[in-house]
Amino acid sequence: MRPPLDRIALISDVHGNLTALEAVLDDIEARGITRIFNLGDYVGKGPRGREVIEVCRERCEVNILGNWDDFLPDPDRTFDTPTKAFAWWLEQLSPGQGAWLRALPFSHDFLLSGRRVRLYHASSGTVHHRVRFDHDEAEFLSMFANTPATGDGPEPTVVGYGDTHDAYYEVDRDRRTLFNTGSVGNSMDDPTPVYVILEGVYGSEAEAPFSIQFVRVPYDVQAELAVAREMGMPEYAGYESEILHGVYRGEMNEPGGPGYHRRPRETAPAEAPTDPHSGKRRRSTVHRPAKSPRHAGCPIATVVAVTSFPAAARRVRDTDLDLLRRMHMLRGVARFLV
Ligand SMILES: [Mn+2]
Repeated sequence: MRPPLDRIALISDVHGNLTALEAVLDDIEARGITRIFNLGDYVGKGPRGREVIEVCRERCEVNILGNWDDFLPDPDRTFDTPTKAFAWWLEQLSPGQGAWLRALPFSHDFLLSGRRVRLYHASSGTVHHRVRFDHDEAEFLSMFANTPATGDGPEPTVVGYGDTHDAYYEVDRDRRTLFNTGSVGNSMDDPTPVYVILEGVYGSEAEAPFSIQFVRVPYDVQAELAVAREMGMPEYAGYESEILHGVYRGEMNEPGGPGYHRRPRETAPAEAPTDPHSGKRRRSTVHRPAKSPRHAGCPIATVVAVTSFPAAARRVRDTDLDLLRRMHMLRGVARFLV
């Protein structure tokens, strides 16, 4: 008879959203799962970083470094954004919590049903390099490589990470498996908190059933927003955009409303401005003329998919409808959108 299967819950990118974290932990406990690994980004963006750290230190067997955990408490870094939000998020932490965050391990490896699993926050080399769902093959393979940050040892066959707040799962023909846990506290697709359950035989080199499950946990988002208001958190509108609508605060004021959340990336022109939150160049939208149809060239299913978000639907009506009509396609859909 085969050994019983073990289960491990993977959470990531809680970002100070204690209400979402508590809902997810309740769901994990209700399933009888006792092992929880956290893939990083405890703080910033949301109001209660201190409490999130306290809970995770208590409840998580493994805690891994995220990019916010590295840069926010960095004693050599100063923040001078107009909203003073970074300073506010940092002030929420208790003495010693910043040092605890910065000392977290970069990655964590283990065996599960004969798979070599590696977990880290963002990429194999650094917490500050972002790998989105639309990576190319070289970037995919780089996720499985050993680096100075991961250390030597057998290369993984399964890699799980967070950072993008955008859950997905991908397998190649050599059985390499890459997945993103999505975000508990700041999910950018469906804003409902999401976490992962891994199931298999822990510590075993023998092949056995192995599963990756994504779990969405509804929670009281209005209660979380009320806490942010009561605490006087800066950038409240951005937080509301993210946890209520799943729209990144850097994109909430784009002309015509936020775009499809998974539009393929475009090469950023050299003069593209820097995003104040990610520190990276804006990818695409800032150079697009306000009136240009964003979905030109995309499959029609893409246009239909965004209709569930009212602001996006309005944008489709305003900008893409003429395109649809000109293409003489899906007249019924066009009528529906109006
Ligand atoms: Mn994050």
